[in-house]
Formats: sequence, structure tokens, C-alpha cells
Amino acid sequence: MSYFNFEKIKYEGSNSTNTLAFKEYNEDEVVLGKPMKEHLRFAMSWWHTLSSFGSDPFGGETMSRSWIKKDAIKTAKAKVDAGFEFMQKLGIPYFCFHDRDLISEGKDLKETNELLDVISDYILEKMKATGIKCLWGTANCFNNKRYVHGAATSCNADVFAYAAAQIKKAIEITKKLGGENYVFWGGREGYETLLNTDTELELDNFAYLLKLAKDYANEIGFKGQFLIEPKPKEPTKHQYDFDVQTVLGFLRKYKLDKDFKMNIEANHATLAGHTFQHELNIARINGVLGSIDANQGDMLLGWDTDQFPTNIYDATMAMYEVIKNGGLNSGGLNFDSKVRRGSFTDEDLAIAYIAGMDTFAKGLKVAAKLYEDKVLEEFVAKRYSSYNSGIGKKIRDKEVSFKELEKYALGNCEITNESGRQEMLESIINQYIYK
Ligand code: XUL
Ligand code: CO
Repeated sequence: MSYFNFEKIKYEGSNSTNTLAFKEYNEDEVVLGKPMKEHLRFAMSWWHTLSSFGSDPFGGETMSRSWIKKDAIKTAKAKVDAGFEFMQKLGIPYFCFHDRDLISEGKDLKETNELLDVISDYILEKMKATGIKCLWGTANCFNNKRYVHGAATSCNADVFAYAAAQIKKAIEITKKLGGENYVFWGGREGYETLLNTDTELELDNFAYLLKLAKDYANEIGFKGQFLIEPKPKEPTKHQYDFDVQTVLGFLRKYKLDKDFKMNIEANHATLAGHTFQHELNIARINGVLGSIDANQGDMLLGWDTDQFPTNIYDATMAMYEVIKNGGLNSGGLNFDSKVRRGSFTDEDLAIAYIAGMDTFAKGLKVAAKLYEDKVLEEFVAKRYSSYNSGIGKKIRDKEVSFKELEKYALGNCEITNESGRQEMLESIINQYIYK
């Protein structure tokens, strides 16, 4: 049985007008010495692709998908079949999942875990048959009402224990599926008001849960990279994992910084008042750029709209950071993106993925050219060249005192600065994109 009424999507080149063809993503085309598919490592998100049907706070579902059946196990299996057909037809090599995306909860934790065993066996068979792999798994510790006050940061110790049990099982399932990473997005790890919140205990508990998770992963020999996904708000007013720098401070305080990298999501960056590139850059210079949730927000809306990424400028600068990082290693580009409520056909889903994949493929090619031509590197190196000799070199080498700096400044009253040439650089980037 087939769920999608289209053939395998092919690369037709930039002159093609076929909406169901790639114009930029040519998976085997070599860029900077390796095929595009190895740079990009695209992943399908199980939740937005197979389990999201267009409802919003003001209205119900607009998408009726043929993989939704009357019975929970039949639906879960049909989702696997539909998902693998979709990934094969789009040439997407990886998927990402939350435990609860795969199958809904049973009557208690024991039954839920048994259901997860059944469905993960089924997924494993499909993985073996198709060669499609798992980029990362995670636990959904935010939807169920037990997580009303948080999971690891709940005021209720019973909830902490339940979350730990759920995460333990999610790590086991991720290991079973050969997941290359495991993600922690603190869905409700934050607070609404300080009037009822012990932030110190909540943060201590949060760190302790992460440590227990890492210890358990080591104990069972799970080698995947642990990732934290920062987000500043939504669902709680204040999320503890606000942005990359906040998470870095937290990890360092609790001595967890060697064990975690970051999963950077474009729309989370903009919610934090940063650009996507800023978050990638700060992660990169701190050696914690792990993986990417590829999407985009809407600058006029203050929430996480999770739109498919079509902004070529942002994709270019994101891929520039990825290239400077030497790639994403075990990470990849997961489309944590959903089609708009009004785009309710199955074909819209395919077109959205094609648009996202083409955008990042073009971004990769432009960024590679910028990198090869050392456009920004040479400008930046020259801009900071005062630190290569004289007093600047002493500052860089940390071999100077306040007294010596004062003496230097006293003898150097006429300071000259040079233009930052922002508009020139922006126009050069545009030229690279136009080409
Ligand atoms: C929520 C979000 C999640 C994480 C995984 O904003 O991005 O889907 O990526 O839990
Ligand atoms: Co995400």
C-alpha cells in the first residue's frame, strides 16, 4: 500500500519549474570535498510530519492523513509505513522522534513501555530494509498533564521520578534504533511566576536528572551525543534553557559541559532575540555545536511558528557556521518544521520538504564559495590586525599590566579607527547569493 501519490523526487536543476523536483539539492554533488548529503544529513521530524494535523488554539484539525486508523497500534504502524515511504521518496536519510510520537501512552508506564518495544521492533525492520537511520530520539515530558509544573523541575518529586523513568526508556529505545544523538528539550522546564517557585532547587534537580541520564547512557553503552536544545519561552513564560550562553553557564556550573552539546533551532534563536547565526556561532566557538533543528519563525509573531525554512540568507549564514565548525559530526539538519494550517494536502508536505532541502542546499553552496574565497576571513583578520604586534600582541598574549596600558595610552592620544564596512560586506554576500 502507498500513502503518497507521487514518485521519488528527482534533482532537475535550477531551471526546472516542476514543484515536485529538487532544484538545488543534488545529493551526490560534491561540495568542499564531500557529497551534499553528508554535509546536510537531513532528517524528518516524526511529530510535525506524521502526528500534526493543523489544529491551533482557535480551531481543530484541517489535515486528514490516511495513516490515521481507528486503533492505536494500527495507527502507529501505519505512521511508520507512511514515514518510511515519505523519507524514501524524498531521499531523506534520517528521522528524529519523541517517544510519544511513535505510539500513544498505554494505561500505565509498564504498558506504555511494552508498546514502545513493539513499535521500535517494527521501525528497526524498516530501517534495515531501507538503510534509513535515526538522527536522534527524545522523551516528550511536556504534553501529559502530569508535567503541568515541569518534569525534572517539577515541585512534585513523584513527577521527577516519572520523568526519569520515561527518559531512561527513551534512551534505551534510541540506543536500540542506533540513534546518533539524544536530545533534551526542556519542554516545561521553566516557570510562570517566582511567587511560587524555588528556582535554586529546580535548577539543581534539572542538572541532577541530566547527570543521571548520562550515567545511565554510559552504563548501557549508549554512545550517542547528548544534546540540549535551548529555547527562551513557550510553553512556560521563562524557560531555563534560554539560549546557548545561558545553557553553557548552567552546564559549566554543574560540571556537565564535557557531556553535552547543543541542538540549535532557528525559531528558538529568534525568540531569544538572536539571529540563527548568532546561536550557531556562539555554540561553534565554544565547541558545542552539535545539531540543528531547521525551520524559521515569523518576525511579526512572538511564538514558535516552526515554518519550513525558505530564507536563503539565513540558510547561507547557518551553513557558513557549519562549514567553519568542520561539519556537524554526529548531528544533522532536522526539519522541526510544519506546514501551515491552510496547506493541508499530502503534496504540500512534500513541497515544503523540497523547499527546505533546496534552501539549505543552496545555502551550503553559497557558504562553501564564500569560505573558499575567504571573503569574510580576510576582512576580519585585517580588522583585528592591531592584535598581531606591539601592544595588541601583548594584550592577546595576556602579558600586560594596567600600568603598562596606561603608559601606552598616555603616549598615544590620537586614536584612529577604520570603517567596519558592514554594507559593503552585505552587498558582497548578496552577490554570492545572486550568482
Ligand atoms: C519545541 C521543539 C521540540 C524539540 C524536541 O519547540 O523544538 O520539538 O525539538 O523536543
Ligand atoms: Co526543535
